[in-house]
Amino acid sequence: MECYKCQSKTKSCGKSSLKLPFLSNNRQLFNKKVSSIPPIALVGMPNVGKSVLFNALTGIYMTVSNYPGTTVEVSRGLAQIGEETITVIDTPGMYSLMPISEEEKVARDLLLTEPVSAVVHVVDAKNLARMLPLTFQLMEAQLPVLLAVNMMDEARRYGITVQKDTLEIELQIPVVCMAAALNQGIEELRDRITPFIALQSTMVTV
Ligand SMILES: Nc1nc2c(ncn2[C@@H]2O[C@H](COP(=O)(O)OP(=O)(O)O)[C@@H](O)[C@H]2O)c(=O)[nH]1
Ligand SMILES: [Mg+2]
Repeated sequence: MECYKCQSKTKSCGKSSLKLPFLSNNRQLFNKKVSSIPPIALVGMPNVGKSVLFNALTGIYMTVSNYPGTTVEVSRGLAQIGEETITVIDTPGMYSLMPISEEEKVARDLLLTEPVSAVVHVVDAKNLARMLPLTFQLMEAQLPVLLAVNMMDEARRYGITVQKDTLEIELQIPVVCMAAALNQGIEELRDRITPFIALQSTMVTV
């Protein structure tokens, strides 16, 4: 087992006695057969609940690392989606695909350079109008987008209703309403991702 601070393979490196196996190579240590299906990326503005959703999907199967050449941290984890164990990426908050901050640039680069099987755009149900322009940008970039309308508990408290069916018809993408912090809607999201990914793979041109 490696020390999580210095990657020393020896029993004691003197830097730490703490061993956190899930921070090193989760593929081997948990003996999970990771699917060949490309990762699922969670994207959206800051503070919409991406990391809460990421934790709900991946649990302890996660690693944190700096995106190459930057100080921006990106978390990757393993989630059980149907029969498959798929990597999920918690991307830094972004307002648009035209980056201003380093975080946004990392999120944009990640989406446009790494293969992804699904992009879950997480939005705050209380601020849909402000957040949907990014959904359109992601769709225009030909990314495989699902919309996760989060914070439904707060929206309900404010008397805001979300017309999920209308959104699905208008956007022509899967829409899931959820309250990630209350663990509501997570299973529905998993259930919607499975056929969505299968459909994407049949649409790949050969
Ligand atoms: N009420 C409520 N709070 C939530 C929900 N999801 C996330 N939060 C809270 O929103 C804040 C931002 O969440 P976080 O996952 O860090 O957002 P991120 O910046 O998009 O990764 C935290 O205080 C969460 O506890 C939700 O569904 N309902
Ligand atoms: Mg976060």
